[in-house]
Amino acid sequence: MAVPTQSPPRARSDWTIPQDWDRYTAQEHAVWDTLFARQTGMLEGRVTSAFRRGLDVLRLSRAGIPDFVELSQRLEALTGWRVVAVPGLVPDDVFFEHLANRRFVAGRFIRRPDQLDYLQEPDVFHDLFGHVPLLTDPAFADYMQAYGAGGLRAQQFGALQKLARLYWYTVEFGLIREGSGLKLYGAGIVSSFGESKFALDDPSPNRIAFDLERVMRTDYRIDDYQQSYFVIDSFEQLRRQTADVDFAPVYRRLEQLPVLAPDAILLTDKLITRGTMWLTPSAERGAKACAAGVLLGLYGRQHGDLFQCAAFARLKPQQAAPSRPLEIKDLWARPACQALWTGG
Ligand code: HBI
Ligand code: FE
Repeated sequence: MAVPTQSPPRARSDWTIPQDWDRYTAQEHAVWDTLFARQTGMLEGRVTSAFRRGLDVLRLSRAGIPDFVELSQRLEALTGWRVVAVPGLVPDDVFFEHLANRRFVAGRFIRRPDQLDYLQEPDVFHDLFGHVPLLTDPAFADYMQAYGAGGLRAQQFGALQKLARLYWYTVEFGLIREGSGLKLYGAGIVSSFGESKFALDDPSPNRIAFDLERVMRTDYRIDDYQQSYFVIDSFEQLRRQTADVDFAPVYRRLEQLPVLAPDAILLTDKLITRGTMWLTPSAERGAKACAAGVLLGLYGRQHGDLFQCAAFARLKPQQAAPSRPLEIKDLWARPACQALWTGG
C-alpha cells in the first residue's frame, strides 16, 4: 500500500501525532477488550513466556485501549523504549529513525467491530498488543534498535528489501524454540486469531531453523498466512547477529544469489517441519475451490476467518493433497474454519 511521502497536516515532522486518548469512544475501547480477551485466550500455551511477562509488567490486561504516555513510562523504566502515535504507515526512513532511537511507532486508530480479523494497515491493537510486550525483553529490545540503525544504513546500499525480509520473518512472523517445542513471538502472528493457530499447528507451512542470510533471500506473502516460518533459538541469537554487525558484506554476497520463493526448501535448511503446502495460496481458482467458496459464502459470515478460508480455497490443484483431491471437509478441518462453526 502506498505510503504518503509528506507528513500529514496534523502530524509533526517525525510523523508522530498526539494519541488523544480521551477521544477514543466507548465502542473503540470495547473493540480492544474483545480482541484482547480473544487473543489472550488463544495464546495460552502458544506464545513465548517473554510475551506473557511483557503483558503482565506493562499491565496491558487493564480494560480499554492503553494510554501511550502511561505505557511508555513503564516500558522506558524497563528497556528505555517508548511508544509514539502515528496516523498509519510511515515512510521507511522515518520508521527506522524512530526504532534506532528506541521509539516504537503505533497506529492511533483501532479497527471497526466488523473488521476484527481483517485489516490492511496496522492499527493500535496490532502495534501495541503484537509488538510492545516483547520490547520489555532486553535482548529483543536491543535487536529492534539495531534493526532501525541497520535500516538507515541499508538504504544507502539499496538493500532495504533484504532487511525488510528479516523484519518480516522475525519481528512479524517469527517462531522461537522454548522448552521442548515451538512458541510464537512474531507480532503479525500473535495479534491474529487465525494465524496464531495456523503457525504452530497446521501441517501446511514449512518451519525452518533461522539463518540470517537464508531469511534475507526469502520473499514473503503479505496477503495470506506464511508458507514458511523461521525458528530462532533465543532473542539473544537475534541480538548477537545484528547488534554492531556490518551487513555490507552480507548484502554483497546475497546480490550473487537468487531470491527464494516463500515455499522454497534448500538442502542446507535445518527443517523442523516440512510443510505439506496443501494450503498453497495461488491465483488459480479451480472448480472445487469455487464450490468451496460458494459453500463458505452460504455460511453467511462475511469477515475474518471466512476470508482466510476463502483464500485457502485458492489451491493449486496438483498441490491440494498428494493422494486425493481437495474436499470441502478438508477446508472445514482447518482450525480457522472450525472457528466458524463454534462462533470462535
Ligand atoms: N510504518 N507505522 C508503521 N509501522 C510499520 O511497521 C512500518 C512502517 N513503515 C515502514 C515499515 N514498517 C517497514 O519499513 C518495515 O516493515 C521494514
Ligand atoms: Fe507490525
